Amino acid sequence: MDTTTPAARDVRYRTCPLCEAMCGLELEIEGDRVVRLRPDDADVWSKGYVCPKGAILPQLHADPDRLRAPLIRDGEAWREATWDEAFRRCAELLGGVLARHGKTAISAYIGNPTAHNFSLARYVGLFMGLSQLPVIYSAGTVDQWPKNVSCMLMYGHMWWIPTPDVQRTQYWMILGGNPQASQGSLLACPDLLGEIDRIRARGGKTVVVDPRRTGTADRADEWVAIVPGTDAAFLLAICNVLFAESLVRLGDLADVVNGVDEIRAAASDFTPERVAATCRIPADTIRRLAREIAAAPSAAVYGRIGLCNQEFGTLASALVDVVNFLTGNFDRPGGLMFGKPIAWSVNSLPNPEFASGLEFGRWKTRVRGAAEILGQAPLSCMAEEIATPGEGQIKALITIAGNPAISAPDAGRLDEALPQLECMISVDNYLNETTRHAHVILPGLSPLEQPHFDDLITMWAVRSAGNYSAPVFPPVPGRPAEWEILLKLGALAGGMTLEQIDVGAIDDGYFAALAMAQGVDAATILPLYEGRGPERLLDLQIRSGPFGDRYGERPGGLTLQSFVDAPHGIDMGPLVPRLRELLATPSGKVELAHGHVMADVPRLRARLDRPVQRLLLVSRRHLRSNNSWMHNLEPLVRGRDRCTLLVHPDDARPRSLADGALARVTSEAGTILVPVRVSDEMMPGVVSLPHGWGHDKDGIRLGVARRHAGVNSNILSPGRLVDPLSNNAVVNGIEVEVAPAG
Ligand SMILES: Nc1nc2c(c(=O)[nH]1)N[C@H]1C(S)=C(S)[C@@H](COP(=O)(O)OP(=O)(O)OC[C@H]3O[C@@H](n4cnc5c(=O)[nH]c(N)nc54)[C@H](O)[C@@H]3O)O[C@H]1N2
Ligand SMILES: Nc1nc2c(c(=O)[nH]1)N[C@H]1C(S)=C(S)[C@@H](COP(=O)(O)OP(=O)(O)OC[C@H]3O[C@@H](n4cnc5c(=O)[nH]c(N)nc54)[C@H](O)[C@@H]3O)O[C@H]1N2
Ligand code: SF4
Ligand SMILES: [Mo]
Repeated sequence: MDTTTPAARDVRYRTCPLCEAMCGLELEIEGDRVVRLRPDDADVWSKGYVCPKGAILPQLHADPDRLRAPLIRDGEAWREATWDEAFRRCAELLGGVLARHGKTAISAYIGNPTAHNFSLARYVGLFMGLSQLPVIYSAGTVDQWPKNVSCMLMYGHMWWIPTPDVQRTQYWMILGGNPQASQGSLLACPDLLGEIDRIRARGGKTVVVDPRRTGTADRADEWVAIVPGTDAAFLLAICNVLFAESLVRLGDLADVVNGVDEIRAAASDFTPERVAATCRIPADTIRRLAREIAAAPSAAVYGRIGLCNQEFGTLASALVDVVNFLTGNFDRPGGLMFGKPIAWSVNSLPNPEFASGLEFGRWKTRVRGAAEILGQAPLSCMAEEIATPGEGQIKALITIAGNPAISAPDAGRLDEALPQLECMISVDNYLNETTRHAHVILPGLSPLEQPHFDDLITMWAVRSAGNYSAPVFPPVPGRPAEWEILLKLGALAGGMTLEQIDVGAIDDGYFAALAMAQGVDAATILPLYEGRGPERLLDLQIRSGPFGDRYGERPGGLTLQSFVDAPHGIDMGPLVPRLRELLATPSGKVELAHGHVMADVPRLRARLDRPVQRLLLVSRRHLRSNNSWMHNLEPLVRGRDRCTLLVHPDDARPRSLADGALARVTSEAGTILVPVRVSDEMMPGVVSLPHGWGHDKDGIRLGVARRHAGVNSNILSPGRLVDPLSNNAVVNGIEVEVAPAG
């Protein structure tokens, strides 16, 4: 007979932090174990929707390979260290580089999970402020930088990115996005495939424009195959038809829009007939789609990563919004709308770029001379800046939740460059392809050990909703949260000594500065708080946000406590028109045709006549992957090999590529071997590889991922290829040769 008293069972609610769907989970815990996990049907936002990754949080928490203590390199070996020791080692390494080479020798790389992490997202700004690093890199320039640039120029803020109001639209056009896998990006809405069904049920339509017939395309009403990198030409042809057939309707935004005539002029020679062969979309189809968008009671044209990580990223990203304006679908229900987050986020902070008027190229990268854009250098420059000797060479690199050895273009070159660093410090939870090169690894807490509340993602959420999650498990005592790690690293890189760093005083100063930026008097509110860190900031974000109580000025307004009291979240309703309230361009108008963007039209025109000689490679995602870092969880990698090259039968046959056989794929950047999957889901002439694989490296501590290694598609991405308007990497539409291996 069992006489032990069972540990009390407890139910916790928690938002999955892994992607923009923000699903609510219900966890039953017993002691330090999750005994049951279910979707939270009562969650006001996700209403019971989850994907297989959310269900894996307990395994992620329990993953024996997840780091729980700092690691310090001892020659070729690693040893676990105390936090004290680890910070002392960081101080020594950073101090040494500062003394020998000065500030310009230190740089940082900020990776994607930063945006999904409660501490990191709120404190990465403090890290940059304290360190004052002259050049930083991020996953942003292999992601949404083109959209940041186009929104900066059109609306006056790089983070005012409009999102399709899919829950109310009658016509959704998706270009270069696959919510079936990604669950939405720069678009937060749970169950997007369900939304496609609901659009159809209310008499509407969804069209997917993509070189691959994706899971989203399968669920949609129409798939339009397009040659990678030609979306800007397609969108200009749509504009051409709108003007030619007098379908342009600016509606009540006519008085705030500049540049309609410039768009008309630019589009004048991009007739459907002129672009048809380049895009490989019949002219009739383009004409019909333009008419459909114009005729729909409401329409939302939306572009995502396939439109950004490509040759004409900025032009295509801008034209997406232009089509919405021209058809009267901007800033109205069912069209493209701006989010209204309950907890204000970076789009409520001033744009530093506008302090002295917008300027790009305030500095140039040392080796290649690439112009700074929105404060960043292209990620594809990082390898050469580390490897090329001379004044300003990167000698110290701090990576924050990033795996650039896999995710950066020309990854092979970066992997060779990283060991040359005199100091590499990684804030990361795994010893992986990137962090294996570090001297110190500082792990953060598991998602179940920290609070959560999304702010960044709600900038493009389809409703004003929010949900606070308390930590499910208490962190091991003595372990710092990541905000404290960032604070210390930022201060060290900024030249302070460990003894000089007063965490409390610095955090108070940061809080006060952010309060002031929201028009709240910090001196009055600071005494209200006992604790420090991101939860105090979150309370400020909510209370000084659009629905907040403004510290008593608006009785009944929201505070963090309101969310503590509402474990299933709070929903403040659907989106509302906001364009006029937030427009921040120098002209006070929307710049549909900013000179920086329109200067690219001649390059696009030249593309129309450029023949494509080889196969074009594009990337893809899978529902059970998360970029490069979740392949260490068995349930997510089970089943047939997903790291395969998709090839259309018409391309496979003449090359003697058999389904399942190994192919050799070669680009100007490198060569990889990968199994082929022959499938008519590709349009002929285009092949597809997932990114985020290649876990067969020496020295990594990823037991499961190593057994499902796959290959790194970014070995093939030439670092020299960028969208010149944004510096964003071109990893889609790159020319490759494919042949049987052996
Ligand atoms: N060819 C090709 N390349 C691409 C893309 C593509 O479509 N095709 N997509 C690009 C895009 S959109 C992106 S965003 C980038 C992603 O590029 P990265 O951000 O560089 O890569 P991730 O794979 O997201 O790696 C995340 C890292 O963070 C760590 N991590 C996870 N959670 C946490 C946490 O809570 N705290 C800390 N400290 N660390 C954590 C993981 O261990 C891992 O090392 O890749 C880009 N690269
Ligand atoms: N499960 C899962 N979810 C994720 C991620 C993940 O790795 N796994 N990553 C997250 C991140 S960091 C991001 S940024 C988002 C990205 O979210 P999405 O933008 O939805 O990304 P993908 O699923 O890669 O879909 C991109 C599509 O663009 C197509 N494409 C490629 N080139 C072109 C082109 O030139 N033109 C057009 N029209 N289409 C093109 C590809 O075939 C692909 O179907 O997903 C996020 N969510
Ligand atoms: S879709 Fe999946 S990964 Fe994204 S938030 Fe929901 S459960 Fe998490
Ligand atoms: Mo991304």
